[in-house]
Amino acid sequence: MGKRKRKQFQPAHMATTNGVEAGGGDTFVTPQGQEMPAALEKYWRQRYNFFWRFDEGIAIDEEGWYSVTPEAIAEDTAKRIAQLHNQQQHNQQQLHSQRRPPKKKQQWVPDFGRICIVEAFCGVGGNAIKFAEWCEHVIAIDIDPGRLEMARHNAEIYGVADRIEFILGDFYQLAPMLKADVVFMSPPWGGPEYLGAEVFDLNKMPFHSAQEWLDRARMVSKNIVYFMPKNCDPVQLADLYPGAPCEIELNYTNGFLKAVTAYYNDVALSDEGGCNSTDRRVYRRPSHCKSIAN
Ligand code: MGP
Ligand code: SAH
Repeated sequence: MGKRKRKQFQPAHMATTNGVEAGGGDTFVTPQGQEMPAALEKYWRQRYNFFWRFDEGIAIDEEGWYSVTPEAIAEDTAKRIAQLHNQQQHNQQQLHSQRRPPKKKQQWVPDFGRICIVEAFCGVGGNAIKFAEWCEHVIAIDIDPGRLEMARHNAEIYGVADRIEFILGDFYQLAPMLKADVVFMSPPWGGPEYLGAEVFDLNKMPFHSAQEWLDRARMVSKNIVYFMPKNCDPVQLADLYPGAPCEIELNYTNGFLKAVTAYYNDVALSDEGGCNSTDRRVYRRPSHCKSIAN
């Protein structure tokens, strides 16, 4: 297959603001002369945490700025999910070797990849891009056409757009029609205001509760990964999937807690060998979900 030319995605507002319209309120001006809403300055300062290739023309709109998963966290999640394939292969090999001994010593070759993953809430592509780097096939869904197009554009910058199937639609409606090895979900939490509550109630998410989203995701796969607010109750999070092994990971960037990720079923049991972020701490529950370490 020949090399694909990068599609030029340049909506009028992007030329000066990288995807954000400054609007009428308080603004700040970046050193490059881009005017952005003042409320986004905090996120703009973290731009290289979100996309280390930011300067190559990454497009992010307002919701994208406050929702995108930091790249180091997205990469760890993707590597970890990709290991599910190794785990499945290893299980198969063990089964096989019980039936008949191998003729010669088999070499263990890590083969990250043969995983089909649904990224239910693709946003501007923070997670989808990393999944495409580590998994064979990514189905990236978003209900917002502009953001989905930004995700495609950003994936082109990272050279992985060919491995992502972008679908414009409502995950809630699409779920019954999909099958995959894993579903990843980072739904809207209701904007930056989610931090206003001491404990974020997972039943009070906009559009659908965390339980409703998870029940939909179970139609696609039993293996689910949930990216959730750092101030949610981990027990409530684990209890969304009764009977499933669950592991909850605290996600840090530069020493600051940013979010938590829950892994259910086979992904909860996978190795940690591929994850190397120094700022990641894992709390694992050995038996089926009940309580979480402090
Ligand atoms: P944040 O609100 O920027 O918290 O969210 P931070 O930086 O810890 O704020 P501080 O004031 O405590 O310093 C942290 C991260 O959560 C963001 O970078 C996003 O990755 C993610 N995130 C935030 N929101 C509001 C959402 C959301 O609505 N949906 C999703 N999927 N992720 C979000
Ligand atoms: N993980 C993404 C951020 C996701 S933000 C990243 O790293 O970039 C949440 C996204 O969910 C938003 O882009 C929003 O448009 C999308 N969304 C909201 N409701 C949806 C629905 N019903 N189906 C699919 N996407 C939805």
